[in-house]
Amino acid sequence: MARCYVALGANLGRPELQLSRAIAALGQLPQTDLVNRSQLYRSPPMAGMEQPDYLNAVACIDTDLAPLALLDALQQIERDNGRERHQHWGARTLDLDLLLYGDQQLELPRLTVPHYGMAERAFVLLPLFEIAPALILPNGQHLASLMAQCPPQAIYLYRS
Ligand code: ROI
Repeated sequence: MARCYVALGANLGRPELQLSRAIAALGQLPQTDLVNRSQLYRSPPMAGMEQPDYLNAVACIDTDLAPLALLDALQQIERDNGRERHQHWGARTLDLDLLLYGDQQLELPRLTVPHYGMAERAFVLLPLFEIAPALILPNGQHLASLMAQCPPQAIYLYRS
C-alpha cells in the first residue's frame, strides 16, 4: 500500500459540493482507503487571472493502485464532476492533483510526483499540514520548512 496525498481545488459551479463528492469518490476507489481529509480553505486565485476564489482541500488515501492507475482514476473523478478541458490556469469545476505517492519520485510524461508546484502554494501546503504536520518529502525536506519558505498568500479557513 502506498500512502498518497491528493490536492483538491474548485472555483466554478458549486465548489463545496464538488469537493465533498470528490472526497467521497476517493474513498470509493478500488483497493483504496480514505485515511483523512483536511477542512476546506478559501483563497484568491494564484496566477493572476480574473476568476472566482477557490476552495481547496487535501485528502490522504492508502492505495494499492499503481501511480498511473491512480492518476486515471483522479481524472475520471474530475470528468464525473463536469470538468472540461480547461485553459491552463483557468477556472475549473474540479481539479485533483496527486501531490505525493508514498516516497516515490516519478517523472513520467503524464505524472510528476512530488507535484512540481506544491512548495509555492499555500493553498496546498496548509491543508496538507493540517492532516500531516510531521510529513517529510521523498527528498528529505520537512513539510514544516516548506511552509516557512512558502511565499505569503491569503488563505482562509472556510466555514459553510
Ligand atoms: N489558486 C488557488 N487559490 N487555488 C487553486 O486550486 C488554484 N489552482 C490553479 C491555479 C489557477 C494555479 N490557481 C489556484 O490551477
